[in-house]
Amino acid sequence: ALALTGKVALITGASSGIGEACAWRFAEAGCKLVLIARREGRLAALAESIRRECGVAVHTIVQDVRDLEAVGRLPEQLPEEFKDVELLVPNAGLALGVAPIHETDLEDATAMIETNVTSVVTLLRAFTPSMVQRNHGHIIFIGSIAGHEAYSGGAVYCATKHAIDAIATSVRHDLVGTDIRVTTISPGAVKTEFSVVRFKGDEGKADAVYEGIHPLLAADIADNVLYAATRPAHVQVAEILVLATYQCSAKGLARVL
Ligand code: NDP
Ligand code: 8X3
Repeated sequence: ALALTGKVALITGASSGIGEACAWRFAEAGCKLVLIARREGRLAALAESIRRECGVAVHTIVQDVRDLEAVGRLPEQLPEEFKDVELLVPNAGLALGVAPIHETDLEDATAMIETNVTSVVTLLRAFTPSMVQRNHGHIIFIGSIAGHEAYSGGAVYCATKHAIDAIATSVRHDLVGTDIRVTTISPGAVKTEFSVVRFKGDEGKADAVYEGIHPLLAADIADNVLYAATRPAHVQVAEILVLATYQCSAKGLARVL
């Protein structure tokens, strides 16, 4: 397996869920971390725990990824020891609501598109030039089962995850012939803050999403991310689609036993 010691991993949406779990896995593998999210307290506490437990350098950036200008300036603002980003994980993302199209809140729609797609493109535009120049790097997208299936109430969220699938494929075409690898990890139901955010704080509705499913945990997804990152240099894991055992579609249990 490829050693990650000393490599820089940049993760957006690191204050919770899958991003936070990836931060731990990369730190345990000896990576230096650049962690980005909006919630300053959460990021600072995570960085402190990781430094203490794993002894790696962690740089935090409190940033809304919807601020595209700021995202574009990220590379030049990184301290010298974090500049050579090897592992790029554009993970920050969200779903808002499950309204059908005739009731969709357009602010929610815009927030999903800007967070899940526009900011990802901006992040790629910012960090791929140095990867191409160094002929090195690994982009690990967080897709979704919703990037392969669409469901009622998910027109916009599913569209954003289908967009990630398309972006990853195009970027793999763009970068073929370089040593840069492009991976998408596409999870099914993972119990994170995702559904609490989707249902705007309604914990009852959020919990109902995972009833009877025994959902994946963020750490399960981080395991897949780490697996892809540690394959030998000639191995490019294009995609891993990973569901909970009791799940067979984006809507969870299609058949209730
Ligand atoms: P969480 O809600 O637990 O985590 C989302 C993370 O994204 C948080 O750290 C949040 O930090 C950050 N984030 C959201 N909006 C912004 C923003 N505008 N600027 C900066 N950071 C932002 O959910 P997950 O961990 O589950 O989600 C992570 C990714 O996984 C998403 O892309 C999601 O689509 C994908 N996914 C999730 C699945 C699931 O079932 N949970 C399944 C398939 C894919 P903060 O609020 O501090 O900014
Ligand atoms: C999140 C998984 O099925 O709720 O990407 O859309 S799903």
